[in-house]
Amino acid sequence: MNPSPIVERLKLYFICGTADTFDLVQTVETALQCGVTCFQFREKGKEPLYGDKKEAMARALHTLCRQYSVPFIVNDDVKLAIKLDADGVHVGQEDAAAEVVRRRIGSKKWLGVSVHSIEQAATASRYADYVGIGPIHPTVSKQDAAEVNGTMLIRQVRARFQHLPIVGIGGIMPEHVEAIRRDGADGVAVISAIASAPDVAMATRRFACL
Ligand code: TZP
Ligand code: MG
Repeated sequence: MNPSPIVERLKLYFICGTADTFDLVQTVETALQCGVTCFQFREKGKEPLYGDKKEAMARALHTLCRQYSVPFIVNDDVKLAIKLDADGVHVGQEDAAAEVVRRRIGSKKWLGVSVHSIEQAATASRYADYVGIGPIHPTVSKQDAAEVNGTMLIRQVRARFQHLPIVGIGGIMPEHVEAIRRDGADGVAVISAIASAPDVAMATRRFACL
């Protein structure tokens, strides 16, 4: 069976915002050049861009992603995703409900939902194109992250929803990838292992060749 395009795209899912790197545009361009398969603009932290500045940054990153034929996903901000005609939106459990977001974005854009239990995965599976599960390992990139849980939930969700695309997240380094895939994830989502790497190109390539 051919893997669906989304499963292929989840393989190396890079997430980044201005809080995660000194030069967001440069970091994203390098990561795109070196093999990330999906990109999510996640603008958080103490002094996030908002309004026109956030939109301008999103447009610049969307343009870059198009150049590399990599899907551009917007975190949380459904309005911005629609305005820019992004490829998709990712929401957490504290954001708008998946059912509501799906109605707003229609069937063509991808919807990703973070889940922390099998019940949340069951609900998400009705509306989402993929679910994000984590943190698998301790993370420095999300202040309010849920409890670290290894791959337990990934294994449970994979056993119950065989065709639901899953991306693992949280403190993921290249040496973790094999086990995360073996336990049922279609790919890994990474912030700091790429964005904070001394050499973004080398860090991305290490993930991309796995
Ligand atoms: N959700 C769960 S952990 C996390 C998010 C957004 C942060 C992942 O970042 P890192 O630096 O790869 O641990
Ligand atoms: Mg959110």
